[in-house]
Amino acid sequence: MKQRIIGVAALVAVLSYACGERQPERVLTASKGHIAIYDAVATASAAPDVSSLYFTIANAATSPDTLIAVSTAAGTASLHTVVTDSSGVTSMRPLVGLVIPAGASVGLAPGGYHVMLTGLRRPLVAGDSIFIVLDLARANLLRFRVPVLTYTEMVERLGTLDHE
Ligand SMILES: [Cu+2]
Repeated sequence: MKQRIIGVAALVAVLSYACGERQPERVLTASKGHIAIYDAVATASAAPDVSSLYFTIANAATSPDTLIAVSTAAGTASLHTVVTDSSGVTSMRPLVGLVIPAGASVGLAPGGYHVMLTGLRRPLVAGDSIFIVLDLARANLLRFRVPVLTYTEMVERLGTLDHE
């Protein structure tokens, strides 16, 4: 599976080069109408039934769209954000909806917005993949496969908001 992911990344890099774009590191995961999903990754479970997943949503439309919900047959998926209180303590909070402004991208990444996976039927193992469904106010449903990477592989791929 890892070889297949690298193969897809290489293909996207070649296609991007052919189109004259300068973002060979960004891997298109899925698209529908004005919405494109890049770099979707899930991390291997640290605890048996808990994990998280990340992606970047790009909105090419001239009006905003809103990610309302995420779901997967693998377990329970919840949109979260990370907040830091006045004493410097960080904690996760549920997000009611994530607005993707017109012509802009919003990234989910470690230390910021993320999809929390709980109640997993079985632990996520690097090399596996899971299907997830995004529900957007205007684009409606997007269903796509997300590869499971080790935490180290995921950080190499996305970076973290903590270190930027
Ligand atoms: Cu969370």
